[in-house]
Amino acid sequence: MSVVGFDFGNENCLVAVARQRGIDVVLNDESNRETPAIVCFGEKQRFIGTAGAASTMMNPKNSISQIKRLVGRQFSDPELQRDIKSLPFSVTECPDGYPLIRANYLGETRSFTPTQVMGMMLSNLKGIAEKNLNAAVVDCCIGIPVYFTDLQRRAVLDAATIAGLHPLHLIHETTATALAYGIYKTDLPESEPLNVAFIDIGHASMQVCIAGFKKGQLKVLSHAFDRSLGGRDFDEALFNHFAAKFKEEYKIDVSQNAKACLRLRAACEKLKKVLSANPVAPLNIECLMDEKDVRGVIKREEFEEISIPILERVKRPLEKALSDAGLTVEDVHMVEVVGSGSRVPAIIKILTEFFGKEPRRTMNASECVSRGCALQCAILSPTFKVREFQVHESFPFSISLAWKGAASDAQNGGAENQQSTIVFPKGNSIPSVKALTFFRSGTFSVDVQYSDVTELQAPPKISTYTIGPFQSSKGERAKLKVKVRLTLHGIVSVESATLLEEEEVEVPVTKEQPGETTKMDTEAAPASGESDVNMQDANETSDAAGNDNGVPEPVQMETDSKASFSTELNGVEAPKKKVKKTNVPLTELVYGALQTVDVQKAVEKEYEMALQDRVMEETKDRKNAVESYVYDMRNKLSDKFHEYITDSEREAFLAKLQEVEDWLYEDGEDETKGVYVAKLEELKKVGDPVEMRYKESLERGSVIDQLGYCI
Ligand code: ATP
Ligand code: K
Ligand code: MG
Repeated sequence: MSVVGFDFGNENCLVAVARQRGIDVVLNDESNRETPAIVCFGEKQRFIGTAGAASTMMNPKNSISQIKRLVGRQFSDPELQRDIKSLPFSVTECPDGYPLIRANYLGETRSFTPTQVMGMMLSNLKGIAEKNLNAAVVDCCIGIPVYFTDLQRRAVLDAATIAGLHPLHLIHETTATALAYGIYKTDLPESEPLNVAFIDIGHASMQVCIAGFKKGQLKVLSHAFDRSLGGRDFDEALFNHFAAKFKEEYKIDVSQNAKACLRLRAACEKLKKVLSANPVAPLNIECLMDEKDVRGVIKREEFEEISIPILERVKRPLEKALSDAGLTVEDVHMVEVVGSGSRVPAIIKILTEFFGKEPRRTMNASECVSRGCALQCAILSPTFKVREFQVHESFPFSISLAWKGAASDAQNGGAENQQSTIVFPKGNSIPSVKALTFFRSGTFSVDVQYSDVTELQAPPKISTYTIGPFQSSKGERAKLKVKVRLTLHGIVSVESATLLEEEEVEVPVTKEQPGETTKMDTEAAPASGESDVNMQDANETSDAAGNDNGVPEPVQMETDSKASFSTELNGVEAPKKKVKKTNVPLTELVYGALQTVDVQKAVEKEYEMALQDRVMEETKDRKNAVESYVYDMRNKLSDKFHEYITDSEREAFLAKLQEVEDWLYEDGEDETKGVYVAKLEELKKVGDPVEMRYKESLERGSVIDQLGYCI
């Protein structure tokens, strides 16, 4: 079982693996720890990661970046709309309201969902892990921003499936960082927690997490974020500054030229990094547009001035995190800054002022997320023993369950009204299961939705579950227990619906399972005064109003279904009732999520594309083999092989080698793998006998040497 952690960044991805001696961030093929999150579609294959970044300038319109920004969002999402304006590739709206990425691939225009592209990138990262571990990688943990919606989380899971990965845990990036921070600390307090604020400023967003650490555990106290405050916003400010300047000075409008935009943006990013360490930085780009070379320079003060609109927003998530944690600045003992976007000195200045203390950088700012993910994976894996460390995670949103009820008010004419209840309030621990009891006479549906979308850029409705059909034996409203789960990934779903039928039988029946879907169990009669009795009262009222629709009301919400079952069993004292439990069918509709068949299709497509990439890599490899054979043989023919071939044969062979070399640059430039393999064979047919004669003579020579003869 593999133990791998992935940090899938907007700009950079990192892969960490667990080995016997600990967690290692591993190198990609180009010997870098960071792999750019770029998928470039080519005429014959895809280029992913570092190779993708290298192809971007040549092929900007087909180089897909900012993948993390695009997944699990509607096309109309204002943030997505803003993002795609500065992207060099085309993003269009699919009839279902979700975005599609258009790219020229294998000579034709193709469409890909952002999830698919994320799958491609994950597949590349998986390959990096596999090469380093020399083993197949399936189980993993993937870091996600805390602000990811239910749909975005589902999209990451689908992308993982496309890549052949099985995430054990989608973990919030800042929580992964907090875990990587705390698990190595041997001096954590026993009682009063050590409160640490983690601030991650990446390429596109800022996240804040305040966690309380005690010996062997961390508890997340609050999460806050700004989805659109990251390193790229500074690049954009510089970009706009210089684009305006160049328009004036050089009369060029870079916005009209995709490549010029890319080059200026890349130059601005470099400039920003220079400004992190220097008070002034120059910008020179040759032949940016219309054959014009451009020059510019900017001082750090000037950069900070044009960045004021961005810098002004840094404080808000800090304040939010503090107030949600119920802490004051004095209660925060330590401030840790991570994410490479935080290297802008003005940000550190703001953090220092806010917390009244210098933020620390004791963590490896670019690696900590991937390390935390690998640690979490190791904790969940049976193959690794990890120091006991509990992570108490907190869910960042409030989730409600909503359903159509019936108005008890007769004047309403029984018009259906919407009712809802918060199932998982903000700050709820992850994972969690809650059970609600409904009284209903026929098939009904419930919606899972965000209680508050002000902090989110998402439609309120997440999913709809249709529960039924079912039949109550007594012909009246049936009692149904609906279980709702908040998974380890922070995804909410209705997990099951159970029909509960009480039968007044004196003899308690214990754990008898007549069938797969029917379960018999004992249950204590509800004590009077308990909430379910009240709710039943409410139902009777609606009955009296002549409404047989029934008002479904949650009568109980149990924090842990397992725990509640055991209390039910243990609390058996008063008159016993036999409760027959029958599973009721559930139909799930998650808005915007890929259907299982679509994911399966995407898996197949990814397989095909990966095969194509491999064939192309092998083709290149075979072509290189022909080329190096030509050079190598030519050298040897004039050197060590010289004596083992007749002059005329040598002349002919050299001519043949020249002919093949010319062919490689002309007709044979773009051939199939098989053709290169055949070509090499053709050359070897002539070359091998020569090589053989040479080798034989060497062996003879060594025999002679051993025997000590002198020649
Ligand atoms: P996200 O966390 O948003 O998903 P990410 O994890 O890919 O993105 P990081 O790798 O943490 O982001 O940070 C990348 C950002 O950091 C880029 O915008 C990059 O320009 C910026 N950056 C890197 N080095 C420096 C530096 N020395 N000074 C300023 N900014 C820097
Ligand atoms: K990163
Ligand atoms: Mg990051």
